[in-house]
Amino acid sequence: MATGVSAGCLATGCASVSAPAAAPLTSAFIPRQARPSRPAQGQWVASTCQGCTQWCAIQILVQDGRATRVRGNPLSKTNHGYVCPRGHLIPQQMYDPDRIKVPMKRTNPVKGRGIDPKFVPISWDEALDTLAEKMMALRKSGETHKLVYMRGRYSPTSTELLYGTLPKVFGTGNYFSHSAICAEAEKMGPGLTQGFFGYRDYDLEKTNCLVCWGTDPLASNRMVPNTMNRFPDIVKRGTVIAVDPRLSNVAAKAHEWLPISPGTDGALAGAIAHVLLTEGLWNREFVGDFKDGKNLFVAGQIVDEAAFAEKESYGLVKWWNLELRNQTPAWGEQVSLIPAAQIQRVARAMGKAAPRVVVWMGPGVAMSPRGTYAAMAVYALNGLLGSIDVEGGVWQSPSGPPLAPFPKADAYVDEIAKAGSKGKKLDGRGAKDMPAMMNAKPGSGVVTNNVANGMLKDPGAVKVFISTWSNFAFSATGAQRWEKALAAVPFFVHMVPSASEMTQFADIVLPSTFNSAEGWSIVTNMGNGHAYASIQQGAIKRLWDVKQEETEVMWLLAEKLKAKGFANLFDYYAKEFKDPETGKAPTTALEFSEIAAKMTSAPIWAAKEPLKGDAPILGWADFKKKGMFSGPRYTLKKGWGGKFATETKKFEFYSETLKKGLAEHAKKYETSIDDILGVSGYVARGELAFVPHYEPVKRHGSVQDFPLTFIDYKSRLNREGRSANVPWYQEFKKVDPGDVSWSDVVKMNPKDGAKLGLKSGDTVTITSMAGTISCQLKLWEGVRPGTVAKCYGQGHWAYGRVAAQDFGKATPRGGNNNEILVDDYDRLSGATARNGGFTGVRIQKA
Ligand SMILES: Nc1nc2c(c(=O)[nH]1)N[C@H]1C(S)=C(S)[C@@H](COP(=O)(O)OP(=O)(O)OC[C@H]3O[C@@H](n4cnc5c(=O)[nH]c(N)nc54)[C@H](O)[C@@H]3O)O[C@H]1N2
Ligand SMILES: Nc1nc2c(c(=O)[nH]1)N[C@H]1C(S)=C(S)[C@@H](COP(=O)(O)OP(=O)(O)OC[C@H]3O[C@@H](n4cnc5c(=O)[nH]c(N)nc54)[C@H](O)[C@@H]3O)O[C@H]1N2
Ligand code: SF4
Ligand SMILES: [Mo]
Repeated sequence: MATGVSAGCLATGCASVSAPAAAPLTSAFIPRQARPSRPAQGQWVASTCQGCTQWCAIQILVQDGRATRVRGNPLSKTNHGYVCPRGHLIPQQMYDPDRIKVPMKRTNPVKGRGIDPKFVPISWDEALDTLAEKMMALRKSGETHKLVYMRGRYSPTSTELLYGTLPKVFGTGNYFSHSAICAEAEKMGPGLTQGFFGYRDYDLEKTNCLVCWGTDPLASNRMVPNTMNRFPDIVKRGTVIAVDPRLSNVAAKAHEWLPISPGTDGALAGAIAHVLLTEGLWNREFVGDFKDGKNLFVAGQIVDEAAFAEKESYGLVKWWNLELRNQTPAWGEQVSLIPAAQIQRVARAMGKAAPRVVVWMGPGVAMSPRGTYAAMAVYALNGLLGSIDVEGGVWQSPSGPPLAPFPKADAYVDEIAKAGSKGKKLDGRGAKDMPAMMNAKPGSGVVTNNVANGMLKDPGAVKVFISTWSNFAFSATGAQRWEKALAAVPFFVHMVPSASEMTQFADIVLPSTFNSAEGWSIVTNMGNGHAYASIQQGAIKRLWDVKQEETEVMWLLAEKLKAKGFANLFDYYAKEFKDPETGKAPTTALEFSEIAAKMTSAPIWAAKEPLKGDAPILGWADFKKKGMFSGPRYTLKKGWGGKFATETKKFEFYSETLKKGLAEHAKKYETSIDDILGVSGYVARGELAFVPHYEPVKRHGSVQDFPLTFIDYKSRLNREGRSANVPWYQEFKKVDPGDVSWSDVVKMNPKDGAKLGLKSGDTVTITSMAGTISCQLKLWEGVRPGTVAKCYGQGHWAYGRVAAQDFGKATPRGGNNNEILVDDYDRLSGATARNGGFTGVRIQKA
C-alpha cells in the first residue's frame, strides 16, 4: 500500500483513519484495579465456535448486547462444557477494530501486493447491483462458466444456499471448496482400507495406548477440549506415544517421542507392523490367525496365503509378502532415524494394549506428496491391532440427529445453466496425472490449490470471481501464484469480516458477519462418541453494516438478479422456503437466514416421535435456548461382520477398492495403472500399488543447495487462518513450544546453529525453490539436526494492524510459510502437500 491513509481505510472502511503503528498493546494485562467493578450480569446465549473443525457447541455471555465471554455449552457431550484457548479469542476477533464495517469498492485498477486498492465505501445496494450486472453479462454472452466461486471455511448447512445452489442455478461448474488445502489426504487412510472417507472419532475415555502420529491434538486437530480433558488419565493408566518430527505439545508430555525424519512415516509404520506380526502381537479377533496356530511371519520369509484364515480383514498375507517382510526395525531405523530398539519397544506397547489402542493419524502423515500411501500405512496399524470400532479404539462417525435437507432446486435450473455447468473444471481434477479419487472415484475430489494454476494458464477463464471466508493468497502453498492469478481477474468480490491478503485484490469487498455470534445456521459434528447439531445465532447486536454471505447476501443478490431479468434464484428461495412454525415465506434477507436455520433443524425441535439421544427439545424457542442436541452414543463394531464399505466388505490390507479406482482411471486414458502412477509422481509399480507401503520422500531442492528440511505445523492459537490480528494471539504466542511472543521464529537445532554461525535472535532469510521469507532464528533442541520447524500463521502483510509489522507499508510480521512451501500435491487425493519434508530450505543471516 502506498500510503498509510488508504491502508487504514481498507481496515476501517472509512476514508480518514490511518493505520497506527503495530504497538504491542493488549488489554489482557490492564492492572486489575483499573477495571471498573461491575457484577457479571448478562445472558449465556448458545452458539457454535468455528475456530477449528471441531465446531464446538458454546455459550457466549452477552452483556448489554455485547459478547464478553465464551464457554463450552454445558449440554455438550463432546467438550464437557469447556472451550480450548481459541474459543476465548472469539470476542477479540469479533470486535477487532480492523473489521470491515461497510461495503467498499476499489478505485485503483492496478492490483498487486503493496499497491493501494484505494477502496471507498459504497452501499449494499450499489455493491450487489454491480455484481448482478456483471453476472447478467455472463448469462447474455453464454459464458456463465466464467463465474468462479471459491469457498474457504463455511457453515455445513447454510453453505447449500450459496455453494450448493448459486453455481447450479446460475450455470457454472467452476465452484471449489478449500477442502484440498485442508486435510483431504487424511481421508484416504481409512477410506482405502475401511471404506470410510471421513474423520474418525476416538474412545479416549477407554483407550490404554494413544499414538498421536502427525498431529498434536492437545493444541490442534479436532476434539481439543476432549483431549485436554482425557489426556492426563491416559498418561496415568497407559502409554502415550508421539510421532512428530518436532517437539509438539503431546510429545512434550508423552512416554515416547519419536522425532521421525520427515516424510518417512510409511517406513516407520511398516517396521512397527513387522514387529507386530513377527512377534505375534496382532489382534486375532479382528484379523484372524494361522490355520495351524503357528506364526509363519518370519523376517524375510514369503508366507503362503492359504495358511492364514482372516476374519474381518482381507489381504494380510499379500501385504506381508509385498511390503512388510523385509521391514525389520533395523531397516526402519535406517529410513526413519528412529532407533530400532525404540521401534520395537513402541510396537510392543501398542500390541500389549491392543485392541484398546488409538492410532490417531493426522495431516503430518497424509498432507504430503504421495501422502495417500503413508496415510494407508499408518492407519492400517489400527486394523492389525483390532482397534477398529471397539471400546478404547478408533471409531467412524456416530449417527447424528436428523436434519432436513433444503428443497430441491432442480426445477429452477434452466437450459443456459445446464449448459454452463458442463465442461472442464478449472482445477484439473481427473486429468491423467491428477486422479483426485476421493471416495475411490477418479475425478471426484477437488484440487483447490490447482485453481490458481488453471487461472494462470488461461487468463480468460475467469470473468467474475466470488470468494467467501477464504484467504488463498496466504493460506495456500506457493501463495505467490495466487497473488498473480488474482491480480489478473477482471472482477473479484470478497465476502469476509476482516480484510486479508486476498482482499487486497478485490474489486468489491462485502463485510460478512462473524458467524459464531452474528449469523444463523446449524452446525453438525461429532466427538467423544456422539454426533450433534448445534445452533449459530445472532447472539449480539451487530456493530457494523455486515451481512451473512451464505444467506442474507444470497437473498439480496437474488433480488438484484430478478430485477435484471433472471428470477430463478429468487424464485427458488422465495417459493420453496417456509417457516416450519408459521408456514410464512421469507420476505427479507434476515428472515430468510433464520427460516433456513429453522428448516434445517425442525426434525430436532419439532420431532414427531422422541429422538434417540438427548432429552426432547420442545420447539424452536427451546432449541435456541439449549442450542444443541446430541444423538445416541456410538454403536460399536459398525463395520464388523462384512459391513465395511469396501469392495470386499472387509478391512482391506490389500485395497481392492483402490485397485478398482485406479483401473477405472487408467481405462479412461487407455493406459496402464503403472503409467498413471508414474505420471502422478508415485514410485510403486505392480501389486505394491494396492497395499499400504512406504514411498520415498519427494523433496523439492537438492540437499547441496537446500540442506535443511522444513517442518510446518499449526499454532495452538490459530483459529485456522483468522486470529493473527488478535492481540492475545501475539501476546500468548509463546504457548507454542519453542515460540516467542510478538515474534515469528524458525527453530533450528543448536548443532546446526553452531555449524552455520547462527544464534537465537538473529534475523534470517529462509529460501526454498518457491521463494524467500524472513523471520527470527531460535536455537532449540525440539528439532533434529538437518531439519527446521516453523509454525504456520505469522507473516501476514495485510491482515490488520496487529498481524502485520506495518500494515500501512505491507510489511509482514515474520514470514508466511506458504511463500516457501512448494505447490505440490498428493495426486491420488488432490490434496495440497504441506508436510512430509518435501521442501528443502537454506537459512542465512539477513
Ligand atoms: N502452511 C500452512 N498452510 C495452511 C495450513 C497449515 O497448517 N500450514 N492449514 C490449512 C488448513 S487445514 C486450512 S482449513 C486452510 C484455511 O485457509 P482458508 O480456507 O483460506 O481460510 P482462512 O485463512 O482460515 O480464512 C481467512 C478469512 O476468513 C475470514 N473470516 C473469519 N471469520 C469469518 C466468518 O465468521 N465468516 C466469514 N465469511 N469469513 C470469516 C477472514 O476475514 C479471512 O479473510 O489453511 C491451510 N493452510
Ligand atoms: N490450533 C488449531 N487447531 C486446528 C486448526 C487451527 O487452525 N489451529 N485448524 C483445524 C483444521 S481446519 C484442520 S484441517 C485440522 C488439522 O489437523 P492438525 O492435526 O492440526 O494438522 P497440522 O497442523 O497440519 O498437523 C501437522 C502435524 O504433523 C507434524 N508433521 C509435520 N511433518 C511431519 C511428518 O513428515 N511426519 C509426521 N509424523 N508428522 C509431521 C507437525 O509437526 C504437526 O504436529 O486442525 C483443526 N484444528
Ligand atoms: S477452536 Fe475448535 S476446539 Fe477450540 S473451542 Fe473452537 S471449535 Fe472448539
Ligand atoms: Mo483445515
